[in-house]
Amino acid sequence: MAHALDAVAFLLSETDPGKLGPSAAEVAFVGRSNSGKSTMINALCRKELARASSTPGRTRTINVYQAAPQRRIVDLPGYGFASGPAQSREGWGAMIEGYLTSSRTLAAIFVLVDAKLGPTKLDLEMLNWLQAEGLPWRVVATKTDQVKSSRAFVRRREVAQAVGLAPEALAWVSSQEGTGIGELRNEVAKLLGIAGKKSQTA
Ligand SMILES: Nc1nc2c(ncn2[C@@H]2O[C@H](COP(=O)(O)OP(=O)(O)OP(=O)(O)O)[C@@H](O)[C@H]2O)c(=O)[nH]1
Ligand SMILES: [Mg+2]
Repeated sequence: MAHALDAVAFLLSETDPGKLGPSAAEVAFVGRSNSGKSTMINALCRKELARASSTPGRTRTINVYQAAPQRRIVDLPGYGFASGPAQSREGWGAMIEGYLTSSRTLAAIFVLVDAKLGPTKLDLEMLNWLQAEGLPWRVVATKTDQVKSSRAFVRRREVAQAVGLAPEALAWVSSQEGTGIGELRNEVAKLLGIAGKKSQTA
């Protein structure tokens, strides 16, 4: 069945958050480099929109996808990517921070945390920062297919606890196997104000 997110298409890539143009509602994906942001956007939109790679540091710009006019899904570069010149690494941090604090229409910032590794120091710093800025964040455990199913219940509780949440407040997702993707699709469509609308292309 067609879903509002089936109509998502690439809109633009930018390094200057000031040049993104007007938006009515958007959701953004942040997290460690290699945590699976781009792959998750592809899974949610059911097509290969964002380039994913096993080499960390794949996404280097603010990549904007559009579900309907001014309804956006934003893929961001990851943090904690060790190689590359320090100057450009700092530049990415400033770009991400600049974007997150200047966007007035962010309905949610999905913070991706590797389910097997749990939150890193940088993930916790990001969450503290989002909290301090009063920005709307939501934690998504990713790559949950890498957690043995017999361990999933306990692991979800552990990861949730490590980020200060109740287990059911932590989204539990595998982009590879589709776990939790349907719920997240509906959540994103609702946040963008396009839930229930039929895809324009399907
Ligand atoms: N097992 C498993 N691997 C995944 C999953 N999602 C992503 N991956 C893999 O993780 C690697 C990184 O995925 P990306 O989507 O490029 O990660 P990213 O967060 O966009 O990375 P940057 O752009 O570098 O910040 C790729 O090799 C993906 O195939 C998942 O649900 N399960
Ligand atoms: Mg990426």
